[in-house]
Amino acid sequence: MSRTSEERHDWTREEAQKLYDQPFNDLIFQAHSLHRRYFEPNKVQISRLLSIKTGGCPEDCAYCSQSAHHKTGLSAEKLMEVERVIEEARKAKAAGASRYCMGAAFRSPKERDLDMICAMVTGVKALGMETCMTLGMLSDAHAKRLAAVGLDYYNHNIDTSERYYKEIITTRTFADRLETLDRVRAAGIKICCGGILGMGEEPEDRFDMLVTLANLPQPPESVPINQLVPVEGTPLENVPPMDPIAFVRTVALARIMMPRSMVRLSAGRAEMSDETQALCFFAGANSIFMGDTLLTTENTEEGSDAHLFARLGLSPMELKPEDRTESCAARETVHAAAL
Ligand code: SAM
Ligand code: DTB
Ligand code: SF4
Repeated sequence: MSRTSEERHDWTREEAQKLYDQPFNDLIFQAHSLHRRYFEPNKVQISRLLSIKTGGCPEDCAYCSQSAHHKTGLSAEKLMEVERVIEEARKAKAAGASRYCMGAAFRSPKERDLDMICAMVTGVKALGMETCMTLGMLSDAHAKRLAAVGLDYYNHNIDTSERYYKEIITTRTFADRLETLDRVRAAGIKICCGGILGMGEEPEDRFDMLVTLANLPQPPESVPINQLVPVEGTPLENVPPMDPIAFVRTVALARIMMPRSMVRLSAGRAEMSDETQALCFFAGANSIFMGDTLLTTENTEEGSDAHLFARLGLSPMELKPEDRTESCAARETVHAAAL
């Protein structure tokens, strides 16, 4: 599909702020209209997460239960056996997930881990699922090896603005994150990159984070928007919950600034009302993590997503985004004529 005038890579913070500060109805109408142009509005892509290596991470991310710098009561585990990962993926597929995301509490993977990780990708792909890995920083060689076994997505979040990043993580830089993203892109793997809202950042930090993402030479195919899950024992355990309306506004802004990306409502859904989630879907979120756990924290309760989908008339997206845009655009024209 050819690029359209909505897809820009020269956003400024001022423009982002102007969009964000519109009356709520104007903002979400604009976001929803764009959403309909690029996606089927009642389809939501479903991913499932598994922590393939939990705890003992040398990084000091202030939000994270798995950092060895914080006392969260989580013990360090070894990399999970390949067969067990594939078995869990099989269950996720049976439960409706189309993408399987595997996360490791690594600063970066060790050479000795790569054989097992590649075997996990191969095994999960053989089930007919898309694969996503999040393993920390990657070397060129590791990115190429993951690409060679057909890894579909690599998740590596910038988490917040460059300014606020230093308050949250000191053991690696914002520039380190961008370098890994470049390596992943150069290796031909699709990018999943977003951040966390509600860590005590200013609205400007949210705008700057989205400006960085939207202005990448090629914006991420997937943009996870996490709401902080405050974990006891981390420096952010007592950060007050953010305003749900500000959260929805930020989702709408992500949709407007990255109209062709999947926007994933990620961590924090368990703490969100159904009404907030419904507004997020209206504002352009079109992907979620299903299941009762994320990596180490709780996700939504068993059955509650099915109930929410039924109440909202949503159904799981089965086709990959690149397969559906043209037919979606055609269907949209018909729909618009009917309004
Ligand atoms: N170690 C790898 C890394 O940091 O890239 C992969 C795993 S890490 C847990 C993946 C992402 O989960 C983080 O970048 C962060 O955005 C998100 N995350 C972790 N803990 C969170 C929390 N308590 N609340 C919300 N999001 C969180
Ligand atoms: C992302 O942005 N969110 C997911 C995924 N990428 C790897 C992780 C959420 C983790 C929430 C905290 C936990 O369960 O440990
Ligand atoms: Fe380690 Fe990732 Fe947690 Fe940071 S977010 S402490 S890198 S597992």
